[in-house]
Amino acid sequence: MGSTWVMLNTQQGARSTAGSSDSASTVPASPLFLHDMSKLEQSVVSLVELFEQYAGQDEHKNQLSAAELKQLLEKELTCPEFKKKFNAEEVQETMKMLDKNHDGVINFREFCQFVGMLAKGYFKQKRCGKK
Ligand SMILES: [Ca+2]
Repeated sequence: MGSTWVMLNTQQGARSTAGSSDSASTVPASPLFLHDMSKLEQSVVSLVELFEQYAGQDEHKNQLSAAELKQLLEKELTCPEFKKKFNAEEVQETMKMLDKNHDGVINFREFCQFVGMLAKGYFKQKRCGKK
């Protein structure tokens, strides 16, 4: 596990001292080896990558616009159990539900809460659904 983590932190001299003002915010293609990771680590990495993938479609790379959220809901929520709470057709409603700080976009923190809601819903259903 240790070696994988080293790979993730592409060794760019300890803490960019020379101010990274040059918008070189190109995400370094991290040589991730998901198969070397634990389930939890894989899940975390997947979530971050998923967020980056959808949030990165317009100029605001750290937040999901309504359009990006809609795409994410359409493509990533395919099972009826997951879709019933977050509907891509009612993206404005979903946006309202998730946009806790009311700035009109979904930041990573809000995205994590969204995933938490999905997880809780699934957990509840799994435990209470089938008996
Ligand atoms: Ca927000």
